[in-house]
Amino acid sequence: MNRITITSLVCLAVFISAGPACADEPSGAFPYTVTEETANRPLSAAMKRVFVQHPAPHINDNELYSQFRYTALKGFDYHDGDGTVSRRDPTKVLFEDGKYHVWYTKRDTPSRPVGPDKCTDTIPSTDWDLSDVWYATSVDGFHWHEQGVAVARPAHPQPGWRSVTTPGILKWKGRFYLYYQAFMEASGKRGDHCPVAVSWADSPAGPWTPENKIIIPNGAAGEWDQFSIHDPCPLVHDGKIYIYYKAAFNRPGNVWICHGLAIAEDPLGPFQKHPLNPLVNSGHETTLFPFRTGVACIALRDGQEHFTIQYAPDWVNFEVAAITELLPTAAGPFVPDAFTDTQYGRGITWGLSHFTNAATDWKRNHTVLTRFDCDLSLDINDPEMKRHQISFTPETHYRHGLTKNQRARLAKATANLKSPPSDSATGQPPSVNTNQ
Ligand code: AAL
Repeated sequence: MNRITITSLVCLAVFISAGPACADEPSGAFPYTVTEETANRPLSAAMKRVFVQHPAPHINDNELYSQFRYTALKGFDYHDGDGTVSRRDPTKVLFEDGKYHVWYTKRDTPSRPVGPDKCTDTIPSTDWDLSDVWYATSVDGFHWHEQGVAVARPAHPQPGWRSVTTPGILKWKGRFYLYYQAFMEASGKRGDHCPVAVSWADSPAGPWTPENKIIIPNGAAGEWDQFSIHDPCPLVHDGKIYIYYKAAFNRPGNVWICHGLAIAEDPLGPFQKHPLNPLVNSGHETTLFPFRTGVACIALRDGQEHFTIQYAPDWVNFEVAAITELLPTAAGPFVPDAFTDTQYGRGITWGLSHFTNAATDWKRNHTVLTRFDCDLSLDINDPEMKRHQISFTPETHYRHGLTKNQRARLAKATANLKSPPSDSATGQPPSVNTNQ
């Protein structure tokens, strides 16, 4: 075969696999300047992903990519951080009557949490045991004024008698609904077992009327959410109430933490769980907000797709839209269009989240609320939120140093090099247990 024939065959093969755009790239090399046309040339899998999977080829143009900035809140007292007062798991922030409102879990107990074996009727098991739902208001989003309890633990045996925690707020037809985890045993006793209950009010300031019943029940025995319905996160879509929630499953094996969805036409139910649940395969708490025609989700820790921001154009099928870092934990964003049944969600720029490691030692274990800011909004363009050169100090890295077991494994590996174990004679690599 002569050279011209070979070249023609190669060109034909490339043309067939890549399409006609190949003919527009005579040099064949990836261009220095990326244009819309670049997407049409032959691409490696990695480059195809940036053009096809991500919302924009460059990270700076990706509306679902952001970094996060944090500001300490003013106005909350934590009893000198001695572990007796904790605030955590805030709802979305609402703007009503000229000010911001937020609801959250508050624990105010005689002692810090002591675990499931030592807890009593007054001494908490975990940080969210023996808690109530409290609320606070703010005129600027930085200074907060705690207003008091919104939903208190009901009397035994009502759902939530042991603890009411991790609320999610809904505004529906002029009325307000708080959904929350309703514990009927100390968390940690068998796991973190609870269903979801609800209270409603005609004003954000209350008074709140508890329905005193389970509103999103646990799944049947053997189903993924049989033990826990956590982090209820309500939104309004398609004229209905969409509550995303989290459940942990697969114990005693590797624990999975995923998000599901329950839909209702009335805030008091009945809620139908989506047949494709779980819908999000990662993320420890639920933070979702309408975005364009679909819904976006911040998937924090846990799972294959942790530290990502995901998007479901149909509110059900989520794909990774961005990978980021320093994500807010248990975030409750300010979502102006959360309950407007928007046809085109605008995104978020700030909210409240929490830090569970506010105390430096376990004896003072408690959680504090914080403010986060970001640019996950179609309405602002803040290049400072798109920078991804976060640098952690050497001290931060060294705080994640090797454990005792890991050091022992490494010492053993070096010892094996000096005097190889007898099985090395077989030609097999010495067996080192990497699971230590
Ligand atoms: C949180 C949430 C739920 C869990 C516990 C309190 O971060 O996921 O609320 O039950 O931890």
